[in-house]
Amino acid sequence: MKIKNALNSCEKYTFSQNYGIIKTTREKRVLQVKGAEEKAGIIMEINIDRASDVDSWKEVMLIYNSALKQVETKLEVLNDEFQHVHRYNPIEHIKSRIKTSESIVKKLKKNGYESTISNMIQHVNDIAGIRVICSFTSDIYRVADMISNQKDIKIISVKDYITHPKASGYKSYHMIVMIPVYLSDRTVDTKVEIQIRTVAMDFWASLEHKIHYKFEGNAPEKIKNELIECANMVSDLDAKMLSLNEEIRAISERVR
Ligand code: 0O2
Repeated sequence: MKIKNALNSCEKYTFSQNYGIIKTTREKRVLQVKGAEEKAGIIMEINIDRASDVDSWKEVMLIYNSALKQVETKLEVLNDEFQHVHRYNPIEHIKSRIKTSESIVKKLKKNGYESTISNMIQHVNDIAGIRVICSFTSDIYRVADMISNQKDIKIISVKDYITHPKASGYKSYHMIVMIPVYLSDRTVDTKVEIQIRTVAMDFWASLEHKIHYKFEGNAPEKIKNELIECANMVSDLDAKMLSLNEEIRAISERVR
């Protein structure tokens, strides 16, 4: 097999546009993940100890992708059913992504783990991530309940940054869930991170995320304070929109 030969013969071999380059030196064998070489000065590597690790990397990514599809479909079904029964959609829209290899390696390093495939499976909970955007705060808890009630989904952990916002002002509801992915010869329980938040919370988080990266985590105090002010405005807006919506519903029910 070409990939195995490449690993054994200390040469550089591009084995897939999507997955990266195997590079071997006298000291080590690494899988340099796609895009890594283009990012000046940043070498992102996943250690490859055995030739079979290359196949593992591809398989792991296939499994995370499948888990994402399954959770996304479940959420769409729940939303459609809710619309059918209550004539109302708790979910505005859904975004999903597989964490970039650069981010995976960064997170492993930050938490003091070596960049290996087994460490990434064990210690990075958000390789497969879904973001569910709702109109109102009450919808967030409704969606979280619907997810928890799914028999084949196991809830690993919940972080309620809505009841307990982060010091930055960040608000969102996070669930790490485990879902079985059925392959031809086995079933793999796979972790997916689900972030549920309102449109307004999402707007705030996207801007804050950009600022965080721009200043590499050290934004000027003035900007940090303004972001906290904006987070408070977002909370006020969410509360106002929810009460307005409830008022409108109460009026419509009286009219009926
Ligand atoms: P990125 O670049 O978005 O992927 P755990 O996953 O539980 O092992 P972690 O990462 O501390 O540990 O969990 P947490 O706090 O639930 O955060 C997970 C993700 O939530 C982050 O992923 C962000 O996407 C988002 N998040 C958390 N805090 C903030 C914040 O203050 N501002 C914004 N904008 N997003 C936040 P990553 O991997 O850190 O980043």
